[in-house]
Amino acid sequence: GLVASVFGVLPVAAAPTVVNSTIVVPAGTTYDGQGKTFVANPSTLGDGSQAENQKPVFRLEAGATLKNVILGAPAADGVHCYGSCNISNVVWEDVGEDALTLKSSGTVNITGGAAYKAYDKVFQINAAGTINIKNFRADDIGKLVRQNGGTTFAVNMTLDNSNISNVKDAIMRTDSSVSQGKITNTRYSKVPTLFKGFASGKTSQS
Ligand code: ADA
Ligand code: CA
Ligand code: CA
Ligand code: CA
Repeated sequence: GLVASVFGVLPVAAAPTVVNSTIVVPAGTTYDGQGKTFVANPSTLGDGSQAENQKPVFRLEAGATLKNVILGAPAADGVHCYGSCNISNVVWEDVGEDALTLKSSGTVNITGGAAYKAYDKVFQINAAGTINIKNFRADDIGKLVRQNGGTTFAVNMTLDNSNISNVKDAIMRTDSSVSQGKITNTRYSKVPTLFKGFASGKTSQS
């Protein structure tokens, strides 16, 4: 907005939208946040700590798209995808318990956007499927993609044309011998390991 002052008319940042109950994006539809900032109500959705069972700020049904959204703090359990979803130009300023979870099988396409300050995981994969990340920025994170610990289904992970820095653990991690990871055209700084837990021949980097 604009506000008058002794300096003239100045722009002021809009206050964030406080989300009291999860915003559901119906199957096949698009939610355009128009660049606004959304934060969780910590008493209804979660405080963005490492406590499990927090609620998402957005729940995407199969084939839904989320775009032009800034998630501020607290971000609770971020975004949940029930099947395939498209995430375009979404920025997590301070990832909560995690940033996004694939809750049922599908393909997650993440294009543009960024994730910062993830104590542990950014993208949590709890069902078989594919996650494609491109044109993304991540800094100060534990892991970028984590297939749920101990699961043996197949997840295909790709990362392209991105910039990843200050990682504590790995960019991609799985416990499944059939999952695959591929990193292309990406710069990294202070990343101890690109891939962790993959079977031999299941990763590539160029
Ligand atoms: C942990 C937990 C899983 C699941 C996951 C998540 O990995 O062990 O059961 O809750 O977090 O989805 O955040
Ligand atoms: Ca978790
Ligand atoms: Ca955080
Ligand atoms: Ca979680």
